[in-house]
Amino acid sequence: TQLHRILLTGAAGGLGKVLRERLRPCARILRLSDIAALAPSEGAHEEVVPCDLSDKAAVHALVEGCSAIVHLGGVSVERPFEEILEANIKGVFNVYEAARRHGVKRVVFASSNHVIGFYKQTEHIDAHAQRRPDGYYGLSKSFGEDMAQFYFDRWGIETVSIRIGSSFPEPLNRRMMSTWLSYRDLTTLIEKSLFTPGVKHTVVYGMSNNRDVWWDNSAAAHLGFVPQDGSEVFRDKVEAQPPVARTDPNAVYQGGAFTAQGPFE
Ligand code: NAI
Ligand code: 15L
Repeated sequence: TQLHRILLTGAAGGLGKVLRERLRPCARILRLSDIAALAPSEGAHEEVVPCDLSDKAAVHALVEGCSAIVHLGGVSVERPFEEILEANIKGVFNVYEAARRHGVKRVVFASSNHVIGFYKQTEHIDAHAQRRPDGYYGLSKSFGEDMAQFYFDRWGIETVSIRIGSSFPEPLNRRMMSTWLSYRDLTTLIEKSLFTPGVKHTVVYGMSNNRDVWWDNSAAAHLGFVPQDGSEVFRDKVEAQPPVARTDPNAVYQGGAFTAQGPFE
């Protein structure tokens, strides 16, 4: 199956650039948007529409005519609250309100492990665990998940919130041996999130088939997501790095160093 037009926000970012190529088969047209510069359209299958997600009118124009939204845009690291407020909190509100107004029925929301970042690495949790955001960034993703639930309950717009672990070409440190999500598995998970019927609001952890994981995806079994990659092939390289103290946040908390950011004053 193929959708008519998918909106990809955050298309100039690290994951956006990857998905610009990999989501091509999912829609006749990919509408690519970001506040940062984007490579020009490569043909009729791509539309490039610059937009600041905090600009309500611009987001409404952006969403019009789209069949589904893959929402990656926003601040992707811990930052002062005011920055997060504009890009992530107002941004996700504008996206859902535009989806409602323009009849978009499916959103894939790039949530983050930082909504549960204050759990210890010794704890195992599923999608129903109480959220424990590890900063303003994690709070904004937690708000985004609540927004998704509300827009389903009130308006029937379905969302898969993917709590992405660490999606990079390879795991960069010991913590990411547990949190790593390959680009191939990310792509598969987004495809499942777009095309599985009846997802309501599903929360799923975005991780590959890593050896030592902290997250249980049984509550999202209906997505049928079976990761193909795993971090084990990088173990020797990662373990050649200098050891991390047992008390280092990167070794204690699921959210790693994000738990120790700030204050910003
Ligand atoms: P990124 O920072 O490379 O990309 C985010 C994009 O959003 C950037 O291109 C940026 O210009 C854009 N953006 C920021 N503020 C905006 C605004 N006001 N209006 C429009 N666009 C704006 O981040 P990355 O790694 O590509 O992540 C994509 C999404 O996935 C983000 O929402 C991030 O929070 C989430 N995520 C990523 C993880 C990862 O491991 N890469 C882990 C967990 C979540
Ligand atoms: C995130 O949410 C960030 O967007 C990404 O840059 C990584 O830091 C990732 O989490 C992580 O926890 O490794």
